[in-house]
Amino acid sequence: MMKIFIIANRLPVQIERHADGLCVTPSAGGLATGLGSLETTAEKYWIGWPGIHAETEAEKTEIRDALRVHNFFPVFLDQDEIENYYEGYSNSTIWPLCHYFPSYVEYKSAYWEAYQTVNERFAEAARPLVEAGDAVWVQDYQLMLLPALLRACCPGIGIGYFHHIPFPSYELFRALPERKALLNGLLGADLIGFHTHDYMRHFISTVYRVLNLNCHLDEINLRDRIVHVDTFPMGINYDHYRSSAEQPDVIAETDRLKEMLGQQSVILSVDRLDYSKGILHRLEAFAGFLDAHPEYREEVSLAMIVVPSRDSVEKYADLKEGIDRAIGDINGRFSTMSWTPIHYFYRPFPFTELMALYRLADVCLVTPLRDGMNLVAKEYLAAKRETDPGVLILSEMAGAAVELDQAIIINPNDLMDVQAAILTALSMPQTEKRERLLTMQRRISKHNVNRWANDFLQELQSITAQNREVLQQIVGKRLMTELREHYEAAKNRLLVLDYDGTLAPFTAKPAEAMPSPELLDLLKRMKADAKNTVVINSGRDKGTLDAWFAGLGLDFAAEHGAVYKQNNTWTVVQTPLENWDEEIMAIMTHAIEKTPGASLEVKDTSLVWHYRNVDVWLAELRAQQLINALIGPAYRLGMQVVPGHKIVEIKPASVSKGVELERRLNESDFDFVLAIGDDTTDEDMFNALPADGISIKVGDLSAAAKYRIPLQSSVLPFLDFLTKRGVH
Ligand code: GDG
Repeated sequence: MMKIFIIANRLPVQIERHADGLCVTPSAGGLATGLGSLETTAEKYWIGWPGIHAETEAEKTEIRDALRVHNFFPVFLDQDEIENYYEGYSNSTIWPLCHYFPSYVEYKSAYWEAYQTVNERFAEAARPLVEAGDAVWVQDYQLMLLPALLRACCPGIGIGYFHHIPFPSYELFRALPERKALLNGLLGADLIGFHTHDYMRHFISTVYRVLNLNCHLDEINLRDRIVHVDTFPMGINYDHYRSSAEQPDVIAETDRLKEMLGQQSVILSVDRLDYSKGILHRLEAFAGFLDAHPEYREEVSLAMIVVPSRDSVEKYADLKEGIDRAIGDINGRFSTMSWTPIHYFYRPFPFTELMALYRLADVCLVTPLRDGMNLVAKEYLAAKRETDPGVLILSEMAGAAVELDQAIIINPNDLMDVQAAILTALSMPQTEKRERLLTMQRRISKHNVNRWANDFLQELQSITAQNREVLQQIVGKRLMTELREHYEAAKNRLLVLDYDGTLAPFTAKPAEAMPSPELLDLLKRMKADAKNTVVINSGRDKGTLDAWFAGLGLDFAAEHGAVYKQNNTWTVVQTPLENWDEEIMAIMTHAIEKTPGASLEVKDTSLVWHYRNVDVWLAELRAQQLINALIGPAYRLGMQVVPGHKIVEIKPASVSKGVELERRLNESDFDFVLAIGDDTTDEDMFNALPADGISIKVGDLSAAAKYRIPLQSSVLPFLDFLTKRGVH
């Protein structure tokens, strides 16, 4: 049976030592609940740190055995690792960076070393447990290196990764010395998930810029596979929060609090202690509100729960002091004998009391400066009743703001905006409160945590299934068999092949562009079949093609068909241009000078502006500017401007790969014609094919091609399968 492994920094479990042994209590956190109701027959396992220190091997064995019955597997960390990997690199380097606090980021080599070691430890823990065909879902920023480590040590598994916190813009992420290693670590996954499109967009643009990889919408093209990226906004266990709010003990606690507070309105805030949560901003805004609206004094109070977290990290200890001081100042300033403006609790609340506060609160004030999602906002909405609706004030910097647009959305840095929102919330008519609440409840009841986990794992499974069968990825097995039958039955075949990006990977390094021994063998075999006419139709010049394929006796079309070779003889279609038009040369030269990294290639019949080494954003801009500037003069001279893969080329309009293919087709009565290519210029070939011709686009989809091969690395296996002699 297939197994699903969740690998997270922390196991969802509390372990306590009692006199008679260990007491293990699995905790029903969001993720654990979401997975509990997965629509799958797969067995589920967890791997993670058990949150308890083990001194001896005997203790470790005891913990291992106690966890085993719950399908939990521990990864033990010592105190030094907790300090450097968890409090250090995870919480003092990645966390502040991803939450836009670059000045809080600590760069220490000991942190990074521990982070690598611990990620490796997690991979080692998974290795003996995971088998080909299983799925592994890695959770969060503490384990960003793990996907690639797992890919290296556990072949044949599906790997997913979910990032629970924001992914920052490239300008921030680039500051990390270890940026490449972290991104390469994540790209070990088949599927990478984020809460929102913004985080996804930042991630893809960072991969594009830092690793210079080809990205297309939600896909990142590696040489031998595609990494998929998507958004999965995490939900809560809606039914649980809804029904808990109706439990007698919660109702009793709500009534008790109501009686104590009398007619006062309650604004609630609940967070872990963290500078990203905007706690100090919130306090300042609340004080400003009391200042500006004295009529609300003694009428409203703020119940503020701050759950201790990471307080051994210096910035957190400083924040705690700052909060204590601010609350002391505000209460000192505004309190009366019968009213305290802020009720402050620095401790975790039991679930029943938390639910009672959700039920009671008139307003929930959620003001993070940055927050991956923020589940408190959703929990509050789930606990509220139509008969006693509350108002949610929500920071636009929380991922939840994308979904909860019926909340009062504020910018937490704009204190006047927050104050105005408090006033609006406290004076909002019941009907409006109800409508807003019901709209948001409809959304979060549907997009709950089960759906989140299901959506992610289902997408992971379908991607893994596709990846397993290279040929199936191409055109589907049935079509592949049909193509093969068509090929075998044919007596006179024309096979026209583009070179760069099709027969060889598109590369910035000239040495890597040369044909591989496998390619040369394949071409030799294809050519040896007397029924085949094999043509390489390329933008490259004739000297290069002759040198690279010497002795194979292949036919070529070079420079997009300006010159072709047939029966070992080159024929010139377009005479080489002696001198390039001055205006065109000036435009090209100007574009080179303004674009660091760009270069000009002068061929016999065309000029090519290459930008594969140029910054992506600048390259897109300059390519467009260049095309615009060239179109007028090109038209005047009977030339054509062709944007290609990281190039802009200007060539005679009468010459194209399509015109060259038509010439070939007119020469003989072919009964099997195949053209394959990856670039814009190859579309001319696809359009020139007869109705029953087979056009295959490598890479992105093309409207002109019948089939698509997503990865260049699948092209040779495809041609091999198609043209091999013998039964398949
Ligand atoms: C990270 C991301 C993202 C809080 N106080 C008490 C208590 N809680 C529970 C809440 C809620 C959870 O803790 C907090 O979840 P958040 O989502 O608000 O924030 P983070 O812990 O920072 O979580 C965040 C999340 O991952 C999921 O992807 O949303 O953006 O930072 O469930 O109810 N529970 C109890 N007593 C408390 O005092 N019982």
